[in-house]
Amino acid sequence: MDYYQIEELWSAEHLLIRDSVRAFIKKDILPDIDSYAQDHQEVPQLMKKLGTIGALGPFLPETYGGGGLDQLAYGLIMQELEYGDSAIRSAASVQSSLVMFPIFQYGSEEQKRKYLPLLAKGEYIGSFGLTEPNHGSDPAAMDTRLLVDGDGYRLSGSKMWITNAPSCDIAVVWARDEAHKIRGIIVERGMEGFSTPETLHKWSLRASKTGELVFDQVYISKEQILPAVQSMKGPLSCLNSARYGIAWGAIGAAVDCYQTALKYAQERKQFGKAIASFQLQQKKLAEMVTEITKAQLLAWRLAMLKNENKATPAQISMAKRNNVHMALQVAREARQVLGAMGIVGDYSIMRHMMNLESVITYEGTHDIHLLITGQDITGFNAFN
Ligand code: TGC
Ligand code: FAD
Repeated sequence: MDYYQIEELWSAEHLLIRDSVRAFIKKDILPDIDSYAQDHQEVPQLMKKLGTIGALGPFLPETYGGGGLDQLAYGLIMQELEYGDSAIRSAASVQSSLVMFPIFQYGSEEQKRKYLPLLAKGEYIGSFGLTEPNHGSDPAAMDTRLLVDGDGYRLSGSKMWITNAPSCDIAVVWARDEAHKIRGIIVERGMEGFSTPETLHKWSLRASKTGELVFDQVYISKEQILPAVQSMKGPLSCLNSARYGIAWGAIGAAVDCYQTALKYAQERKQFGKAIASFQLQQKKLAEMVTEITKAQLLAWRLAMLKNENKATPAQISMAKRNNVHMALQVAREARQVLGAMGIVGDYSIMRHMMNLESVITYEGTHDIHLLITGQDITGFNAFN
């Protein structure tokens, strides 16, 4: 799906990365992803598989197990993973942008050496705890507390809707301390008072586990605190990286829906003709290809700005918001092109559509990203 010859802007290495991730998805994910989603099960050993193909921390230095790649490469990896399923991209983006990135950016040398190589190989699964039962769009109002206790601290509170919580080995958690500063804490599974109940009965992201992080007076030593961050800039800077990846990932889901609908419309006959020959179906397909192309250009330009360290959080918000909304619209239209066949698991569209209902909410809702753009262009804060 390269209507505007955007691939001419990529290097041979970028094309190779894109093709190798696509090959992994076709061989290792697509054959069984519908069963895993239907059964609400994760792909077995997914994180280790993602580590093997270099999809974890690709933009981090090789010294710590990263790939030493640029932001375009990261975007393309996310695009190809979400061509398979949003749950696969979610696993990689949480691990890379929300767990490895804060440890790399704000961690001590000891923390980086201890955790990053294991996370890069997928031997450790990480999760990121910001959202709470009573504070989603407004995480700065969080109730989770880190209070001094002897030489260390006690962590109490809970986080909700956390990707990979039930299977995580470590969690990067954000809490307020006695000085009202926001602190980042690396919590390890097995610490007394730390539990991770699963959230059941989801209709979306069914091949991904979601859950809570519950802290009942968990003892935290000073070595578990990220030393180089003490404000909301910490968690919000991680979101910039993850939202950027989602802006690319959503394109992958949209491309799969579009290509599935195009093929079906060319093959399916009604009234003695291929349904692709009817103007109403052509309108749907032509609009899909137009919107995907616009999203690709937005993502490509954002990658270039990110490579130059010039992308602003508001530019990232615009791309996340636009591209996820685009993908959801494409999925809804593509589902209609398939008629009744669009609702069964033999085709990927309904699965993508249900996944995208989460993607449009997490990492900042569609509304919140609009308000970020509104604030950026007018100078007025309309959040509160
Ligand atoms: P505000 O007062 O505007 O700012 C506080 C401080 O933070 C700075 N800042 C940022 N820094 C870096 N990147 C950003 N994107 C930043 N946005 C703000 C800001 O400059 C300020 O710094 P300073 O030095 O002046 O203190 O912040 P606020 O509390 O009013 O919040 C603004 C708002 C609403 C935009 C923010 O809270 C927000 O983005 N809310 C949405 C919450 C969200 O996105 N949660 C995501 C949870 S993680 C998740 O969903 C993972 S899903 C993963 C998956 O499975 O793929
Ligand atoms: P709320 O904030 O309660 O919002 C409800 C509605 O009100 C939304 O439509 C919102 O747009 C609107 N709204 C809120 N404030 C305003 C306002 N000021 N003006 C206008 N409208 C407003 N979080 C993590 O920390 N880590 C994770 O790994 C993670 N994974 C997730 C995985 C899944 C599958 C899902 C669904 C969520 C995940 N989240 C995670 C949580 C996600 O980030 C939050 O759901 C999201 O930030 C929105 O918070 P909320 O659900 O509490 O909605």
